[in-house]
Amino acid sequence: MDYDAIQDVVINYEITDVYLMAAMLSATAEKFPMKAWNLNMNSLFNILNLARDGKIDRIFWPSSIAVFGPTTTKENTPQHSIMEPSTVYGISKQTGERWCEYYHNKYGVDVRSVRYPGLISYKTQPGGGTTDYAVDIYHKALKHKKYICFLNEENTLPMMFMDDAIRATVNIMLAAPEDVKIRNAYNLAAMSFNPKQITESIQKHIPDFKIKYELDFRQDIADSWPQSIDDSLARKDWGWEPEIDLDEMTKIMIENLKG
Ligand code: VAH
Repeated sequence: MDYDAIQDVVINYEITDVYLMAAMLSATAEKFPMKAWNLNMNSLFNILNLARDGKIDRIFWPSSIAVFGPTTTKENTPQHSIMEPSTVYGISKQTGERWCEYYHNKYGVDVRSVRYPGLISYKTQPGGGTTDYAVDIYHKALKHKKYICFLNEENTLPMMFMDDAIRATVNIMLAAPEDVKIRNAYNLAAMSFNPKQITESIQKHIPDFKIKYELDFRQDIADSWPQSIDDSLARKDWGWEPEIDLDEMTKIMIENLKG
């Protein structure tokens, strides 16, 4: 991540707002801890420093519910909670949140962030995350009518369809600066489900779809995360409102993946 090269691009293309989406996700980050730390942190420092030096007006940087750890309240996790993440990815996101708030308070940098839940889209393949089972399951259901899941059937996690995530991202970036009262990262939520529930949703379209369970290291990661999130401050401060539930997401995913 070369600061000067990024500065050249920002200046040459007169870029004012940066959405910094680059990161190594939870499962892959456990395999390459130092690579993940360097990517997730240096990319953020480059952009924060460009904004500090007046080269960028506004930054969106995504945090994650991965900032919460095994000692956090699992249900309806409050905005201000105990945060003892046990993954490289979660530690990098928790640290990133603190630096975003520091750069805002010390240098007036207009950086805005939300704690994304697991995001699901039909436009991208799974990308090294623990919640990726909820993307891969649709591909496998359509291709093979069966899926081997690496999380247990009762493992409930906060999730969101990509269209809702994009809308939340645009909403927080369009909000008046004075309405963005939380400058580390807002809790954000849409739905929570487990592999059993998404299987039942898929079976409404593919009745003979079958799931088997073969747990792996990602179960420990998922066990450290909350099951549901209290996003009342995002709703209050900048009008967040999710629109897509599990069955609607399944309908969209199957319609767009079946070709
Ligand atoms: C991951 N999709 O699984 C990401 C996400 C809450 C999890 O941040 O690593």
